[in-house]
Amino acid sequence: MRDQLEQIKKEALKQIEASDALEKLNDIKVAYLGKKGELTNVLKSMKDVAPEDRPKVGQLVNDARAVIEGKLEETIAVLQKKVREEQLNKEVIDVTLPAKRSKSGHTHPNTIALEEVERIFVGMGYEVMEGPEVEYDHYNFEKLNIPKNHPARDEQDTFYISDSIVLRSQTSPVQIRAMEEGKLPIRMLAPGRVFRSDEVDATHSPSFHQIEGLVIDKNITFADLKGTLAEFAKELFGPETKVKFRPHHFPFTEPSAEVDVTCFKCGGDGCRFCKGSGWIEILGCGMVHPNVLSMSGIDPDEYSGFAFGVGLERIALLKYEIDDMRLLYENDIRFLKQF
Ligand code: 2NL
Repeated sequence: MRDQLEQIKKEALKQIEASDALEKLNDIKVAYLGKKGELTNVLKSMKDVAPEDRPKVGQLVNDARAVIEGKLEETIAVLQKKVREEQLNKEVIDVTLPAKRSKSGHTHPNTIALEEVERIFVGMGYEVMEGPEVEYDHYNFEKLNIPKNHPARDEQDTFYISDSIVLRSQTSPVQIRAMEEGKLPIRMLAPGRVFRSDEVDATHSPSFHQIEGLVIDKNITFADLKGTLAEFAKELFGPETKVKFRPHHFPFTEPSAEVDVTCFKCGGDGCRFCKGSGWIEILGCGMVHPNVLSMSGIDPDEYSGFAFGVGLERIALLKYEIDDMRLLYENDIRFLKQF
């Protein structure tokens, strides 16, 4: 019996020492100390031992169990430490590696152009005002001298929320509100998103941006309008830029004009960029119609004013020589980064 126990102990310790994995140690534990293990078998054969020898043999079995358990725990601790060290070595962080660059966005060409236009007019004493994109039909059309059934409603066809509420087709309603406030004189810029029911193509989008300007004071004449826009064109496209006013019609201004600037690519000689004409159209403008002034509570006999409207995308496309408006709405960082 004693020899048998010695043999079991020796064999167990040998197997423990030879183990190189925690799972193996667990198997050994079950094989020797478990319910059906070797030592339990020895205890089971106790009935064959003479009663006076039984305490002695029991003691021997317990000693063997203690020795095997001790060795197991010790070896488990060593192996666990080894596994942890291997893991730490494997997961080592190389602090000298170059860091991943975080991707940052880029100012949109529309925003760059808008800030440029705002800078020019703020420099001339204008203030920037904003207003709702969802508007009353009344503010978007009626108060701009565009009654129901006016042909201009076709040109400026927009999206109707209800019979009386629309997505604004221009930012003029912001200026109508400023006039109704009654604080004169007014020198203001109204930039913002506007809507038209247009099909998408290289020069059209159902949602785009406009910057409108409005000046109301005593004795404002077409000469003020001309001087202001000539100065604006020079600041935006360079000091050599000349402007040309072509008669036009808008329901909310009288007289009205469209403004061309000399082509900043060829200086007016004619090139592919200006389609050979030497001129590029940039905006529409005019003297505020007396009806528009009266409808907003301003006496047209006492006050006069001018207004203009610029398409922001048009300015961005021209200034940065982009040939398709759709590029402005894709938000591809590789495109945006170029400006
Ligand atoms: C264009 C033409 C224009 C205006 C906008 C305006 C605003 C008020 C009164 C009178 Cl409150 N006029 N705005 C005037 C002339 C032209 O825009 O072609 N824009 C892209």
